[in-house]
Amino acid sequence: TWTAAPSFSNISAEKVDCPEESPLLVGASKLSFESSLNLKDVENENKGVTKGEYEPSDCKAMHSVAILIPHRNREKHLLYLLQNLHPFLQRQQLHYAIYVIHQAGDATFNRAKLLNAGYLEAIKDFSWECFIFHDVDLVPENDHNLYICDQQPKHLVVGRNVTGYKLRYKGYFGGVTAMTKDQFFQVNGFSNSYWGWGGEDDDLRVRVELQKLKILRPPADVARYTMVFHKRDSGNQVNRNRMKLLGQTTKMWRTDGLNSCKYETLSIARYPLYVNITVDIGRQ
Ligand code: UD2
Ligand code: MN
Repeated sequence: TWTAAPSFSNISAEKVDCPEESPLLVGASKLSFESSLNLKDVENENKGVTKGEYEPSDCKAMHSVAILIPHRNREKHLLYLLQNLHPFLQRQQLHYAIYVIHQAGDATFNRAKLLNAGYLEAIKDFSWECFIFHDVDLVPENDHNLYICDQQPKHLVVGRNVTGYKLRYKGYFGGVTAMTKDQFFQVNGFSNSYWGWGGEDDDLRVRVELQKLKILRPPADVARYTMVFHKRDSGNQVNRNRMKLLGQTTKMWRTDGLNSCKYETLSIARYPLYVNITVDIGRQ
C-alpha cells in the first residue's frame, strides 16, 4: 500500500498565527529603577528589536501596534520605559514599534499636538491599525494589561502607585490610552490648542463621548502603573485656560485636531530601540 507523504508546503515563510493568549505572560512584575542604567545596557537586553520595531520570530503576530511617546527632556524616564516596555510587549507577542515624538525648542510643551503629529507620521511609516498614546514616565506593572485596541477606545491606567492605585476620577482618560487608527481619526485626534499641563486628556474624552464611543478599562488589578517620580517640568506650566477650552470642545472638535495639525518634521532617526521624530510644533 501507499501512504501519502506529509505535506511540507507550510514550511516556507508562512508562520502560524500566534495564539489568542500569549503563553509568555507572567502577570505582575516587581519593577526597579537603577539610576546607573544606560542606553547600551538596554540595547544589549533587547537584541531582537530593530530600529524600534519587533515582531515575534516563531509565530505571526495578531496585532500591529504603534506606541507613541510625547517627549522632551525626560531621557532617564525614557530609558526606564524602554527597558520595561520592550520585554513587556514581546511577552504579549505583538508586532510593534515605539515612536518617541520629541518637541524641538523651548516653547511651552504640548503633549496633545505631539501625539497628533506622531500619529500622522506613524501612518506614513506603516499601516498601523492600533495606537497607544503613552506618557514617558508610566511603566506598566502587569503584562495582562494588553496593549491592543478594541471595538471602543481603551484607557489602560486605572491605578498608579502615586494615587494608591485608584482611578483618579470618573472619566479620567490620561496617561496611556489605546485607540484604533479609525477611532482616533473619527474624533479628529486630540485638540492642538492645549499648551502646558492639563486638560488635553479630558478634551479627548469629550471627543470620544461626542462620537457615542464608550471608554473601556481593563480590570483594576492589571491596569496598574508605576509613575517614575517627577516634579512639574519647566516649560509645562499649568494651562490656566484649560477649563475654558474644555467648554468649547463640542464646537471646536471638527476644526481643531488632526485635520488642522501643522508642524514641521525636523528629523526622523531610527535608533535601535525607538524611532525618534523631532518636530517643531510652533508655539501658542
Ligand atoms: C497627567 C497625565 C498625562 C497628561 C498630563 C496633563 C496621568 C497618568 N497622566 O500626567 O497623560 O494628561 O497629566 O498634561 O494622568 N512631557 C515631557 N517633557 C515635559 C513635559 C511633559 O516629556 O517637559 C511628557 C511626558 O511623556 C510626560 C507627559 O508629557 O509623561 C505628561 O506630563 P507630566 O508627566 O508632567 O504630567 P502628569 O504626570 O501630571
Ligand atoms: Mn507624569
